[in-house]
Amino acid sequence: MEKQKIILDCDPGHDDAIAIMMAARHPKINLLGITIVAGNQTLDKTLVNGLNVCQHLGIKTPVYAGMDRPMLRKQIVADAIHGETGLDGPVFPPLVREAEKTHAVQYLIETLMASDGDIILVPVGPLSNIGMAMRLEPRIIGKIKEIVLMGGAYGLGNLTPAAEFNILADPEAAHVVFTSGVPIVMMGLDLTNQTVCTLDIIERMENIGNRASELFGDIMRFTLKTQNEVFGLEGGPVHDVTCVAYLIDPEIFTLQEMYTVIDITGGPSYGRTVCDYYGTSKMPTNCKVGITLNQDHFWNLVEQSCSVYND
Ligand SMILES: [Ca+2]
Repeated sequence: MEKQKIILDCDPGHDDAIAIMMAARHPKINLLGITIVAGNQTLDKTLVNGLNVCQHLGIKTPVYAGMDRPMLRKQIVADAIHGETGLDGPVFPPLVREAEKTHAVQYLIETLMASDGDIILVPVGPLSNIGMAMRLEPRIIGKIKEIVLMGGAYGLGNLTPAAEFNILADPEAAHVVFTSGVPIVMMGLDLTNQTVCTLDIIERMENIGNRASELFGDIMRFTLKTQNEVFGLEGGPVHDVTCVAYLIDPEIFTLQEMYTVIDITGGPSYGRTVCDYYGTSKMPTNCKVGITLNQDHFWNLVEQSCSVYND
């Protein structure tokens, strides 16, 4: 089986942690590196969270710290959902695992430039690292096989009526990425909100009884609580996990090609992914937008990914 080479760019984050767990050991994925960005919390916190997850699960993949702020806008964090640490809920032993010395943006550039154009970038946080890498070394653009990202929505936002958190946290970086010409798969809220993890799913994963399933339980029990407080939901979506699931089995998703622009005009729709669902603009499409996924198959993939930690 040919493995997909990927770099996971994340801001852990509860759903980020599960995405790391799934990507690190799935037989269809070769996780080359984990790059960390500020997002759900400040960079010092998202980095510690990423390292904690890797240490706890025995994941040896190198971890790189990246951008500690957006390109232009004032920084925002998602503490209402992810808590003060950015990964409230699980308790980890003292951290000894360290990040690499290289900056994430430099790592992205060096790795992509040395590649055969076969690496997929999987950003599941604000696009600051990817956007900055594209600006610093534009030649990487032709080297990226595809970008499979979590962000945006063709429908409603979650941080403002119009905008989703990852894109709103750095709309200018998102603009760089969406205008780059690299093939994009966009898993927006319309799709990711179909991954609502309820208590029965948490119990199903916990029944696997290994360190990955235990971590899943600790993470999702906290998420359930905040999603209920903030959005009144009975479960918590695992937004970022959809990107990894797509790489493992794209057949369980339906996508629609659309022309998508990022609103960087600073008005009430600032940070919106304006998706041309009906093709009214007649502009050439620049991304495939996630529409539906088969939920049963999705949770089977998560269960399968937890189970590989049975050793
Ligand atoms: Ca994230």
